[in-house]
Amino acid sequence: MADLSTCVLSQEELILELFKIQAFKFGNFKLKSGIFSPAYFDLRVIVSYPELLPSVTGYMWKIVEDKNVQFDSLCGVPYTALPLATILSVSHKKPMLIRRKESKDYGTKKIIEGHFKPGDTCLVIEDVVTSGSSILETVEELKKEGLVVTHAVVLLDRGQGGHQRLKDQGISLHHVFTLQQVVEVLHKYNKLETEMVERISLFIQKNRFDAKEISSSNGAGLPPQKQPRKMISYSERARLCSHPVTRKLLTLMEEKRTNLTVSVDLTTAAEIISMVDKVGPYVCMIKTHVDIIEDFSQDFISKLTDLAVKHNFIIFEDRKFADIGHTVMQQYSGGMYRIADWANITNAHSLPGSGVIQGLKQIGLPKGRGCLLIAEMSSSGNLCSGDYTKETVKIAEGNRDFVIGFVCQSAISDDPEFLHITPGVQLSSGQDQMGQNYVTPREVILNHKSDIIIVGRGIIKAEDPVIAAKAYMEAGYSAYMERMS
Ligand code: S5P
Repeated sequence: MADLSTCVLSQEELILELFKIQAFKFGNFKLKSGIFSPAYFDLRVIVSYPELLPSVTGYMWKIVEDKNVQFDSLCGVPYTALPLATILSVSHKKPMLIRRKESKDYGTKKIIEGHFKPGDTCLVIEDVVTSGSSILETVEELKKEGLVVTHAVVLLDRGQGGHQRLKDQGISLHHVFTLQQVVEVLHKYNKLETEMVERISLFIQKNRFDAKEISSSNGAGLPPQKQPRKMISYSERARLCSHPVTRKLLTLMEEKRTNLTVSVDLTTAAEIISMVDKVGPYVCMIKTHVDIIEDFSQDFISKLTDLAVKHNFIIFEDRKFADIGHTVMQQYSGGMYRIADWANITNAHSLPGSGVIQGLKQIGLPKGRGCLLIAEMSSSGNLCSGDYTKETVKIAEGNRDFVIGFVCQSAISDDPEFLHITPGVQLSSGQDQMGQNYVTPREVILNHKSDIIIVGRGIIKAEDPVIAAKAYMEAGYSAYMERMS
């Protein structure tokens, strides 16, 4: 039999094992408080893995010893912490108390079961702490019986303010891991991508609970500061936005002083790579249509992603997904293009309804990707207008964790989190032979209050694409400066 009083795994091994059994999950989860979180911990599953339990309780006990916590009995917060408290009690010969969730309506009607005397000290055991509410509920019941509670031990502190809240109530919280430590270890062993790590760090910062907030709003998270989008500078918006791709994009736009995206609609890998290297210094984003490339290969992708690092731009694959969720999941993750593996941003039509986003999100969210919804189009006679556009905005609002804005022609939302990206741009307005309509960078940024211009043939078919890129960059950015002033 394993010795229940020792840790058989190292802390890092334990984190990796807990990840393996899906006690730590990453994606998008609705918490008890109603807010969405990129990380979720379901430690209830650990009872199915008896080989892990001694390590979990071993580290909890180690903290108790290291901190020299003295107590007469221990009590687990129901229900997940009950087996943990039981193991600690048996292996360290400390009496245990059980807190009932509801009192019996027969017999003794006791809430706290077990033998104790008023004035006895009790150590509270918990699996995960977010705001500290569950621990405080148990503490309250113990105190009603005359028990004294000054310490609690938890396997994982999400680092969202529970520690401080408990401290305010006279309880020292000791943890084995913080969410940040778990994330760092998983990142170190390539279980989590950098973008997800950034996303979680931001989530922790933005969703700290404090005592005032809990009493006034039942624990709901802090809403991001809202100001009208068109009035705020790119760098200020970067600070307000929660999506890592939006933040990175807005930050580099201000740094590079550009709101230009070049649509590199060329058909061979060599032509595209050569063009991207030339225009890279002047763009915030490069837009691709990978399905028009004759000689697509993973080598092309590695060259493109290297250039994205060299010139500091975002990659946007203009795939325009428009199918049911199940199909787009496969189109986005698989096939020969494996778009989700390399494109920071892709886009989708809202035509199929929110299912298209649900499908893309399942693939893109764990990878920290973002999606634009096509709310309006630049082509003559298109059907994306009126109610269609309004419903598209609603779909985006319901999927803020993944939808980062719109491909559109006008200001359709005032929300600073939603990027407005506009194609159909040339230095003089007009139309091509197939109904593509062009307006100028100034018109798009200053009058239509868009954030980013997309230029294709105006640059890639210009006599000198570098001179053209500089001209579009200058026109787009000066229109933005004019709007800000
Ligand atoms: O409404 C739209 C949406 C998009 S993404 N109109 C567009 O033209 N686009 C894309 O922008 C289009 O697929 C093309 O890649 C680019 C415009 O290219 P240009 O050569 O006309 O500037």
